Amino acid sequence: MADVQRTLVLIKPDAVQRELVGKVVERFERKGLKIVAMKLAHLDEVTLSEHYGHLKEKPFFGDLLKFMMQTPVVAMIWEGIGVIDEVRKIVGSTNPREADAGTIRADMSMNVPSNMVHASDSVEAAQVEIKRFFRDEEVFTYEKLTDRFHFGEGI
Ligand code: DAT
Ligand code: MG
Repeated sequence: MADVQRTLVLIKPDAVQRELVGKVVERFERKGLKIVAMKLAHLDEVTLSEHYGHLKEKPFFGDLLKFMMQTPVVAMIWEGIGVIDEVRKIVGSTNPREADAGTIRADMSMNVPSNMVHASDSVEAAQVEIKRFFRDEEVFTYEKLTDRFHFGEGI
């Protein structure tokens, strides 16, 4: 089969507060990606310090952690062919005012860190992040009637 991958997505507190959870999920569903895990999680400082470890020297690091702890986030795993890059395309670039029109960040947000969504940015990051947020038994493998359109030969 083609290059089927899994990626970790978090719907951040700004989107939860602004009642946009459904809109975000809809974008990925409409694309033809498969949801294989989903839950609410109230993140703590230890998890976030790991998750955003690449930013720990930045002046905004403390504010970023506070922001991410304001409400629970919606943690999800999406599956599909080349899904890591596909999801990053749908999410758009980090600064919502520089993101391409049509992306989630461009269409529904204006600022960092309130840019609605986190998505893994590489195969290695996806593996680590999936393990960080989900136990094996929380992740599902199942067939959908639409799999032949999205995972097969496309006919
Ligand atoms: P991305 O979320 O696009 O992968 P990143 O990993 O560089 O971007 O940064 C993680 C998050 O940190 C980002 O979604 C929002 C926040 N952030 C990044 N740069 C920022 C800045 N200059 N000021 C405030 N928050 C920032
Ligand atoms: Mg990142």
